Amino acid sequence: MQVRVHSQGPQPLLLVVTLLLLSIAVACAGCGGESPTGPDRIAFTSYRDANFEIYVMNEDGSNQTRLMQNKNEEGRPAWSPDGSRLAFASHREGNWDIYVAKGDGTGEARLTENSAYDEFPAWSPDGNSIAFQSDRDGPYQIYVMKADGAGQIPLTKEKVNDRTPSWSPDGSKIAFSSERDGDKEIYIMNADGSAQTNVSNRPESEEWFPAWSNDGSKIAFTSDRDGNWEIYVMNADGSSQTNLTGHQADEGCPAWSASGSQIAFISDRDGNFEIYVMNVDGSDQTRLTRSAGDDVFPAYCP
Ligand SMILES: [Ca+2]
Ligand SMILES: [Ca+2]
Ligand SMILES: [Ca+2]
Ligand SMILES: [Ca+2]
Repeated sequence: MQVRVHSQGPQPLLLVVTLLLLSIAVACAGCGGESPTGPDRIAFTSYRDANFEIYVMNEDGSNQTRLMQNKNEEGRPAWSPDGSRLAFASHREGNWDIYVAKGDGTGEARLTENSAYDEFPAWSPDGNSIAFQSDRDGPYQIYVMKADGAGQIPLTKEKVNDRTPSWSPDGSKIAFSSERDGDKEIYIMNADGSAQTNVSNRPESEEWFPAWSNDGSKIAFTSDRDGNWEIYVMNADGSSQTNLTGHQADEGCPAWSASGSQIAFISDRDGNFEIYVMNVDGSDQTRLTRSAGDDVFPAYCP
């Protein structure tokens, strides 16, 4: 399955990411590989083997290791807050479901058993719950379940897509993207689903993939407001929205480093999607992966 589309403008990344969301699964956070814990690891999804698989690498890009050896498509890893487990989505049962495994990829357990697409796991900071997106009741909505898969309930109930949840570090709120206003915006709600509020407020452009900073003060996200996809950062109340990447290629999937001093992201500036890292002010944008397949959805081990 090839998801790359070569053209200018905001559509390629949107299409790639949409297809990835439809045909992989998502999340971003953790450790794994030979060293199951430690803040120096990045999990990601790679198509380098012509099949979406979860890889883990050191934060400097060294030691890129495939986590699971099977023919199924897996993607969007999300590390548990203690770095001991990875939630991810797999298509092994013919549709996307959320699974969890140890940080080294062993001990897999299935958390959702629903014929719909269940994707994009996001751990609560206490490790007790996992938010995710599912289209089991129609358009994608945000759901939450216990970390063992029990008690799956919807937090949003819109007639259009709500996707890509990200939990605030204090556990009280969840950021997500919603299309309820006719275009994508970053919304914030209380963790029980109450008080859903548009914080990005940019009706002329698409905003999604929120990623809450470790100290809770900022949210990184992706927007096409400047003519192509870029990584932006804003205060958690939506103020001071700033373009960090400023590159004519498409950038997406922001993920804060464990220290909070860097943001990993994806860009196709070198021909296909690779994972890059930059300082939180956008300086020193550095490439970490070099594969012929798309490398996407970086997630730092907490
Ligand atoms: Ca499913
Ligand atoms: Ca918008
Ligand atoms: Ca760009
Ligand atoms: Ca690549």
